Amino acid sequence: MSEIKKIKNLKEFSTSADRFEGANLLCPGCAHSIIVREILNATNDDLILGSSTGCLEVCTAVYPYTSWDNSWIHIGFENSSTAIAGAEAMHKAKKRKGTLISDRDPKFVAFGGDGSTYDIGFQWISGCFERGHDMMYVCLDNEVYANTGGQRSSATPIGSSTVTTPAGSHSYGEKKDKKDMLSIMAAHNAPYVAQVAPNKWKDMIKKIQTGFATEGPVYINAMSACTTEWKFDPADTIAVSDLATDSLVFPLYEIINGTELNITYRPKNIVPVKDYLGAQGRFKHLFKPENAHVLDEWQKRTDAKWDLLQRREEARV
Ligand SMILES: Cc1ncc(C[n+]2csc(CCOP(=O)(O)OP(=O)(O)O)c2C)c(N)n1
Ligand code: SF4
Ligand SMILES: [Mg+2]
Repeated sequence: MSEIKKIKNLKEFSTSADRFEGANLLCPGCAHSIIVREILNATNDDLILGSSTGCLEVCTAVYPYTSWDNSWIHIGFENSSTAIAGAEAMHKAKKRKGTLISDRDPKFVAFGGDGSTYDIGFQWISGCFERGHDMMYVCLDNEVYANTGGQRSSATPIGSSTVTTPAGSHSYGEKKDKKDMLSIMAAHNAPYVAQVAPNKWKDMIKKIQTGFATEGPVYINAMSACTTEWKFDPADTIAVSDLATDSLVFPLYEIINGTELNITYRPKNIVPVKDYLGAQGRFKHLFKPENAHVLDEWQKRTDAKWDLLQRREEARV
């Protein structure tokens, strides 16, 4: 059983670079690095980490340099999950045989973007969860294939203009709504799944520490604001993230053992969804009169999803 790390204050927590260096090539204001640091700084345990191909991997491991002060594996776009599951299985086998060189049990964490998680690596993640590996899988969900120039993924929300769903005179951008990955992962009977956002750092610490204390596969869906593809000023990452959580576009909740749903953040003042959309260039065409129906649809869907979450919390289903 790992010891729970005591976090004294935000400054110490957010600036400590013992595990993940500030020296990396991510865009200024990229939420990926904030989230990674929040996760790694939430524990004192030894860590075995992996990253799928994507912005995080490409920008933190430029040969011969690395930003990672832990064991770290990069394998393919689709399979950081399986690489980490393999490391976890090997650790267990060596422990059983008594051939480990240290008596400390590390934590095993795989990172992947939404393209890697929701789409191309999905079957590998599903397999790891079905087999019940003792690992945490973290999706850095920026709702787009950022590293390859901004193609839509199945996490891209309605109305978003991407290079493969461009808004113009004949289109308002992405037509479909994003996949509900948390429900899909909960349906694997995972002992713990949770949605987190970097602006709500105390909520993040609590969930990550719960995840590390849980035996079995843990899924974390982390909203990761992307200054380049969402098109906002790099100084506004946390402000945009606040709008996401306070408009309930990105609700914060957890699901334990597939059924026990807890909402972990209820904004005192819920802000209109259009305030969140209006802060980002990827949605700017939605404010043209001909696209007013998409703005209405956004608000309606967000209200309906929040209502459903509250009913699921009450019903424990
Ligand atoms: C099997 C395979 N398909 C496609 C690629 C090309 N590729 C590399 S990174 C990337 C986009 C990554 O998107 P995402 O997983 O959302 O991470 P982000 O860069 O947005 O953080 C793609 C398509 C690849 N490396 N391997
Ligand atoms: S493109 Fe987006 S996800 Fe990639 S490094 Fe820049 S801000 Fe981060
Ligand atoms: Mg992405």
